[in-house]
Amino acid sequence: MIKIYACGGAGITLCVKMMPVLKENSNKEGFSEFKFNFLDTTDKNIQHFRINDNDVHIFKDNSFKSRFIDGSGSERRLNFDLISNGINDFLDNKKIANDEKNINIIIYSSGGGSGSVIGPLLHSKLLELNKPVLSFVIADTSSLGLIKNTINTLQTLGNLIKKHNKPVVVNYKVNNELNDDYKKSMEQVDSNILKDLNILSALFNKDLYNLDLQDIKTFLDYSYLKSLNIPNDLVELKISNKNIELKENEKISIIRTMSDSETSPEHNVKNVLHWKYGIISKEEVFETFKEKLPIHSYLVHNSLIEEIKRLKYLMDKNKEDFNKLNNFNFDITNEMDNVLINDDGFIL
Ligand SMILES: Nc1nc2c(ncn2[C@@H]2O[C@H](COP(=O)(O)OP(=O)(O)OP(=O)(O)O)[C@@H](O)[C@H]2O)c(=O)[nH]1
Ligand SMILES: [Mg+2]
Repeated sequence: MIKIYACGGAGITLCVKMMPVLKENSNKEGFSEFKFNFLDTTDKNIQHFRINDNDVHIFKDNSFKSRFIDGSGSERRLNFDLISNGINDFLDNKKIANDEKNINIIIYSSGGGSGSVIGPLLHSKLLELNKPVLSFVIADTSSLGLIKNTINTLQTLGNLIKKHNKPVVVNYKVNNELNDDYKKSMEQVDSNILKDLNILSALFNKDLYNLDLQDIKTFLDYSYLKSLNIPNDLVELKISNKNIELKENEKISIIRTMSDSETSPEHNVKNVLHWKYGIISKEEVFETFKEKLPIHSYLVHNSLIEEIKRLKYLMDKNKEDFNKLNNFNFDITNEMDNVLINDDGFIL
């Protein structure tokens, strides 16, 4: 089963939309079942939908002098302690430590103040418990605040590598960069995430011959491959039913499907650190993806480190343009130095 943890406004809005489609596919042979959990610091994003109370976790301040909480207002520091103190209750309540059979997917935006804290905290806890886990991160570069939160969220995820001695796997999308029209671009991100989850649902399911749960665990946490000694990294998980196009020096790991008639993979071995295939016996699965190409999921090493560099450059460039335009000396680079790093490696 795939467990989805929808965190904060973006995660919740998106998952509420996708839930009926993914659940419908769940009933078909060859696809995984999905279970959804919703986590936030406010109930604003869920109150209008019919969601079972058991699947919802709202972080509240239960201390003696309790503070009324209703969101984080894009400030990641505001509710960090509250979320950090409350996350174990959630894990205990869901008996996640005993959960041996599921793949965990956490979905959140990196630009807000709640999901971008809940998501990485949950990712960290699941790594600590040795569970297969990956994050879907929805970034945004349409304001300095969104860029700054995104840089800090990605760097926080990067810090989990050292803490757990494991790679951190992230599927990364940017809200405003696919189309000039912001709303359309966001819709494209939403539909790409749905498509990715559909493909994962076919790849991470129990009916795939030759691909078992340990293969998927090893794919997501390649520190299991002790003899290969691949450096732990902030790896980007890409998902596709098109042929993989790689840049010259890109290194990847792959899991993919093959049909009975295929004999060899189409990729070039010099770029591939590790690959594993499963055989789909159900033609309907291929039909869902309209093409008979292999479906695959692959990890690209180093690409998110490059993305952090790009975001820092974007930040500096925007600051310069802003200052020029306003004849103002607004030094957001210093602002970048003004970050809090706590003992858990969280950059806030
Ligand atoms: N693609 C997509 N992006 C969304 C959606 N809803 C919100 N976002 C993006 O999410 C970012 C804002 O973060 P939210 O997820 O709303 O913030 P939050 O985690 O609820 O945190 P706070 O509201 O600050 O407590 C912006 O970049 C929005 O564009 C959605 O349905 N789809
Ligand atoms: Mg919110």
